[in-house]
Amino acid sequence: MDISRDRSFKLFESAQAVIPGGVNSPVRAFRAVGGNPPFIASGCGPWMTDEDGNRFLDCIGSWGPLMFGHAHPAVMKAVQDQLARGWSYGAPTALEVEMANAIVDAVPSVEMVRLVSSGTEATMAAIRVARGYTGRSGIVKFEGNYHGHADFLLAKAGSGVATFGLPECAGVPPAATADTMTLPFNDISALQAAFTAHGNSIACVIVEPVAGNMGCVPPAPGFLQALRDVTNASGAVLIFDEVMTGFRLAYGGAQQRFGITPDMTAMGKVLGGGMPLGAYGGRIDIMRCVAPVGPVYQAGTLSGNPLAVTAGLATLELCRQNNYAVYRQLDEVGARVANVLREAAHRSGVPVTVQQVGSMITVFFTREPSVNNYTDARKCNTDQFGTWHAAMLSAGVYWPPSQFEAAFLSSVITENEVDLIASAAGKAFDVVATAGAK
Ligand code: KE4
Repeated sequence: MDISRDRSFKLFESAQAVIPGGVNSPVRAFRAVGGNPPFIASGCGPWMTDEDGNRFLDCIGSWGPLMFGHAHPAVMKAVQDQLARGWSYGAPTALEVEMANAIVDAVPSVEMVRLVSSGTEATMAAIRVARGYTGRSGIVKFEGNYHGHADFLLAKAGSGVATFGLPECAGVPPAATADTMTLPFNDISALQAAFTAHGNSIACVIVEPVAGNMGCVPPAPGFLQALRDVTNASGAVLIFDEVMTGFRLAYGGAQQRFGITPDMTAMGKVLGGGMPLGAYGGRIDIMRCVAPVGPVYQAGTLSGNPLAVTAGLATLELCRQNNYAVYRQLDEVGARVANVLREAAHRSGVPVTVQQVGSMITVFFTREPSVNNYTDARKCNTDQFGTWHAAMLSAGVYWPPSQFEAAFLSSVITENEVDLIASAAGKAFDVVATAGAK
């Protein structure tokens, strides 16, 4: 597709004069893949149209929330009806009680829940509550996992494996990450060593039960159970960060899909159906630490916002329809897309490893047979990924602009759209093969 991008280019130019990098979240700037990002004017179903009139098949879905595609009629009507009643009160509403009960009914670990406005707030608050509940300070997280941008989570591994962390970016003082230990994902022995050395000081472990922020990396057999065992033995709180996986991999999230129940869960994305909504919840004895009942403070002007909650409730209703049929559909379409991508790469002679869990997919440009942690992921050829991404975009498929992200398929991606992905991928892998031949 020979696409004109003039308006997007001019908008990007002017955006960069007044917004850092021209974007309100770094990954959108396309710096990991090169080129300029399309500026989106509208979305409908599986499609997005940019300011130059180019139409793309959306394989990001707003980075996960839009599991039912853009402008779904049922969500739109619910939001329009609520709009007429006003959209923010700063006071309790029946909607929030309905949403809290829906979450408690859906998510195995959640007996009590607090609504917030983003995934970052959800994980930040869950960790503060875990620290307040245990009276401990230590946090364990994993390389390649991203949990939002709270200071104490922007940590990288210290000098040794079982040592506390160092700031991962400027502006985070060493003290903020001094209690954060970063371990290799899927490494049970490193986990056990860390708890042997520091078990009594660890307040919580936070994990993406299926990693998406290094690309799609499933838990190794026994890894989630090992997390559950060491936290049970030490009294640390096990937090599943299901901002990405929650309500996507199953109605009860990855914890339902993999049969491991954490003590707390952070949620977002699908929960709000594309509106700003997050939540954290868990065992009632832990959640009773939260103000105004308990001593751990957390608050938010727009927490439980009626418009966001309305969009979320309409989305959860769609999740439950026809006995949760969407999850079987997304598993099938996810497997189908993964296969057409493998077949296209093989035909072009480009070595890739495609990893998929439900509707989360990543094409890793590596000869490794599998990607099990961040060290594996960093071996990928990011130049090849960038070439492939640009060619996919030119062929009308909007894929996440980073090797270290997961694509998110939606319920409105059907056989015709899968065929488009197959065709675009074939052309894109040929471009990579040709470039590699030079
Ligand atoms: P938000 O604060 O962006 O709503 O959520 C942070 C967050 C927490 N936990 C997990 C597992 C997440 O994936 C995220 C955010 N995900 C990224 C995509 N990798 C959002 C996209 C972006 O940062 O622009």
